[in-house]
Amino acid sequence: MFIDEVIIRVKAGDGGNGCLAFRREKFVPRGGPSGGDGGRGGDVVMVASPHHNTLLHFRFNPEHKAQRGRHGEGSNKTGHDGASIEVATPVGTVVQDAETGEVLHDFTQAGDRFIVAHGGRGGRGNARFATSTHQAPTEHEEGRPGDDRKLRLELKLLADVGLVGFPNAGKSTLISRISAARPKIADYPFTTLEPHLGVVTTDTEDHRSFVVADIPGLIEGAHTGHGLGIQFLKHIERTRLLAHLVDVSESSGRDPVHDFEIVMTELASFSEDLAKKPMIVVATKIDAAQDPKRISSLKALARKRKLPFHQISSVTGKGIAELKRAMAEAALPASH
Ligand SMILES: Nc1nc2c(ncn2[C@@H]2O[C@H](COP(=O)(O)OP(=O)(O)OP(=O)(O)O)[C@@H](O)[C@H]2O)c(=O)[nH]1
Ligand SMILES: [Mg+2]
Repeated sequence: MFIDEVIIRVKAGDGGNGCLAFRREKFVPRGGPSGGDGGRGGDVVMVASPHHNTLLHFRFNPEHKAQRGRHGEGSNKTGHDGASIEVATPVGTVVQDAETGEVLHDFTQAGDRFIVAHGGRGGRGNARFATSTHQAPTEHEEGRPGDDRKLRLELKLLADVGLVGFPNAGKSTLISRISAARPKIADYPFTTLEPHLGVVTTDTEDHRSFVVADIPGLIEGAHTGHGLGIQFLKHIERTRLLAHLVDVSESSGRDPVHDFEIVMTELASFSEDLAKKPMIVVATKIDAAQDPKRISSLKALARKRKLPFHQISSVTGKGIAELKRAMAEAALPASH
């Protein structure tokens, strides 16, 4: 199951209490104060892990607590610090304070670490309060509580290119042709229910690669909840390029230009920025398009909007290499 939003609770360790004690030793009639400090509570640290790609594990485990600091003891013994804990989260996780909505951190790279709850400071023992005029202090502090907060985690996949289009447009088929990703492909709408990533390696000498996201299809009214809605568009919010796939074969039963406009409206209703992203228009299933006007009208629309246009068939392989190259050029920063 692909889970991309969860609420979790993190509780850092409380600080240990400072101790109240006086030295009692043979032959030392009036020993001085000897209460040690409490230890510090452990932190809760989130770490971006390359081995996780959903937030599902948090569903089963929504609470994460670090160890408390031990109390200080007599003979000036400081309590041990509580152990910190590490909580793994996928790359692409945005962490917000669930109450205030404040964004605390955005995990963009594997290994990225961030303390989401700080352990409480240990209290001072009475030995710390001794001065020349105050030789038998009884003051000692309690440990401070560790942070206790609710976090909202949101996973926004990190990809370079996002595939958008109607259900059945051939998005999953395309990603399976150009990468090692093997999403389910079928001739009914909404085959893809959750986003998939595929790594595409270029044919150039340096074999640079980029990541493509295959997401569910969009239909008219998706922004009002039709079909699978538009929430999943957040996974392509951070891409550099969109490839907008339009089925030009007769089997879609719709007009390609109209399909294009509907998807653009849905993208814009999610965010204007998304609709304005660099885009390649891709006519798909050209092997099954009988009427050439279905392709040419889409091509004319792309020209009018000053968008690059490609036509492909994932069945025959026509146009795939060219499209891959165009995606790489637009998605990868120029190499020197
Ligand atoms: N003739 C032909 N059929 C294709 C081509 N590409 C995909 N198809 C078929 O179109 C149907 C839908 O393909 P998918 O790749 O599952 O489409 P999708 O865009 O991922 O669809 P959703 O996941 O439902 O949004 C499948 O039956 C594919 O075999 C193509 O180039 N030519
Ligand atoms: Mg699909």
